[in-house]
Amino acid sequence: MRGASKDWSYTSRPPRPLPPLGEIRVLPRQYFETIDSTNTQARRLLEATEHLSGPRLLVAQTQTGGVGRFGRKWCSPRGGLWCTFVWPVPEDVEPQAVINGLGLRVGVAVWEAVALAVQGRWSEGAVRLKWPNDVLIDGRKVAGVLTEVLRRAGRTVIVVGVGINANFPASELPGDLKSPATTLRDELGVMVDLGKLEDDLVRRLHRALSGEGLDFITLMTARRQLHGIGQPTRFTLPDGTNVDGAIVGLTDEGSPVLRTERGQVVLPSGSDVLHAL
Ligand code: BT5
Repeated sequence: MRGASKDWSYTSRPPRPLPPLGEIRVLPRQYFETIDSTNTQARRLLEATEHLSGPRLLVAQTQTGGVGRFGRKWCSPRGGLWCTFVWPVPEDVEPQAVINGLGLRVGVAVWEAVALAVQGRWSEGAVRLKWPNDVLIDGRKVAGVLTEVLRRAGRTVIVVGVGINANFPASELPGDLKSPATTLRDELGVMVDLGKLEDDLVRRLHRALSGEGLDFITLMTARRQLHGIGQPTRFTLPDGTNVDGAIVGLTDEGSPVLRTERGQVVLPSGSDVLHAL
């Protein structure tokens, strides 16, 4: 399936290989005990820095003003992995090529890090990717992503905030969340190695951000792991109107295809999943 308005689609290239761990370990990282939001800190960093030479990672033990998509709140108790990967697009790379398919590349990167953390306890099939980039274990949200594309002194900087509920009980989260939540600790019955989780995630985010468009393995992984196939769901379009339908697949550009009463519809980017019906 191809979206009519797009002039790009997936390529048959395999994804780039994962960068070696050594390369990831030397990447500059900044740690905060408490901060409002690592994504907000990334904006402050970009305002204060004339020229950010390369990628860097901001990590907080706890956030007092964690943000989700569309300005929603993200609860960030101690024990979670709350981080933002700041990625200045290299000058010799066309920013749009990096942006095409980015949401799904990042979603699959986070899915992989979570699936790796729970392997042995949960099969790959129980860890799902909820479009565009939430990760669920057995139907409960364990990770979310907030990606922002910023312009700074003529350069494009991609800011990817990832929250993974790791070493705390889900009972520490408010009871009125949009959808049920879980944590790695609850799923595994033991604490995870946060340092390893961070390295695994950063390696995969590095690969996702240095990619261009969607490669076929990423697209296939997303299609295979997609949550909610065939389930009646209400979606919100970027103009605020709602549409009811069931996801039947993903286009080659990574957009969900819905089956609705009026036929098949491709969800435009900027849409959101409201709730299951
Ligand atoms: C997201 O938004 O899922 C994006 C979350 C990104 C968080 C990271 S943490 C590091 C970086 N710094 C930040 O400030 N943000 C990023 P969205 O799909 O809009 O989901 C938000 C909704 O999820 C909320 O409205 C709640 O209902 C629910 N929620 C809030 N905190 C949660 C948590 N810890 N676990 C599961 N669900 C949560």
